[in-house]
Amino acid sequence: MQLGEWTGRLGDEQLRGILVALSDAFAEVARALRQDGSPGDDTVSTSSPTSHNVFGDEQLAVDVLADRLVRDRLLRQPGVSLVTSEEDTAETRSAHGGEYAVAYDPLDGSSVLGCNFAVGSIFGIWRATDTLVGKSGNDMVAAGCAVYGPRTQMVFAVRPEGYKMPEEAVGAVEFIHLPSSAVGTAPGASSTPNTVGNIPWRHLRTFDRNALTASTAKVFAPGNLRMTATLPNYDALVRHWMAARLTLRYTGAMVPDVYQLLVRRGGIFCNPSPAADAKLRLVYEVLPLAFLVESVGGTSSDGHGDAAPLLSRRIADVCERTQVALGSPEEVARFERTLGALD
Ligand code: AFP
Repeated sequence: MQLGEWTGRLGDEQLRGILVALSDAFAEVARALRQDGSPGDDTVSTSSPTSHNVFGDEQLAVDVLADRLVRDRLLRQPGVSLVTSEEDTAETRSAHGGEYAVAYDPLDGSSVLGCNFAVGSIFGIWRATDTLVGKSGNDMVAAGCAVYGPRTQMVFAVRPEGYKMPEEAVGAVEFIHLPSSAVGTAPGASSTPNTVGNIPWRHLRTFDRNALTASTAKVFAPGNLRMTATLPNYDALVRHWMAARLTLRYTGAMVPDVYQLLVRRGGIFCNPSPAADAKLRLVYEVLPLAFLVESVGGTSSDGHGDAAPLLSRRIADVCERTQVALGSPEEVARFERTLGALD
């Protein structure tokens, strides 16, 4: 089944149009990433940062290109009310006045791109017409990511309430992008392309709502490991995971580091830090991936515990940053017990 067909079952044409537009844009981003990057082609070159974003990160040519590819497609969608991205945080209103606000990180992990590591794109969709300020992660209707590795895949969760889909028990759904030449030749591939955008994304698998519930962690992805030098509790936590014989799998790109938790059906990703030093962006990275992980039975935390779940946290500013832990409930609870809020 193609992505256009699957999203058609949502019974919401605006939302379907947005998800298809995102998939089209991500296919274009994947194509841009496959440039050769040799001298003279600075598309994917890490040695030619063009500018800095509001967070102070260097922007590569491909960061700027990816942002434009996603933004242009979203702003043509009737369902979009506003867009905001990690590369351009202004909440830009669409001329169409749709129901949905989209926040995205067009290219997450650009600092590891030069090493040809896997990278990704992240998105969250809220029902909001004016601003995301005051909304929470629980107000999202869909969120997910694209993973650009040896294969290009897209995985997302849609909150099923109100939708007429037959697969209401589905926690998250994953599609694979096939180059045009492969359509119809891959096992199970349909020869009917996406009717919108004409870019084929074939259904790969679904993750059920309990995929991570009561899961045993197999991998751990401890971000900001430098904090173990000043935070003995983080050092103890990492030693616990090593003693428990979890496998270390951390690349420095949040998308593959979190995506593996779904594929492995268990594990933990964390990036602990006091608020003043936090790196990860609440709106563009953390809430969408927390929504995705929670949709398949995992949990998420910014260290503040049950009293203030991460997905209930109200957005005070689209540029907020936060610490985070995502993954198997048992390990996220251990993170909270051991580290908690660091402020
Ligand atoms: P870049 O997009 O600048 O490479 O940043 C990636 C990221 O925001 C996230 O994907 C990683 O989990 C995190 O930074 C890595 O941070 P550390 O370098 O502190 O591990």
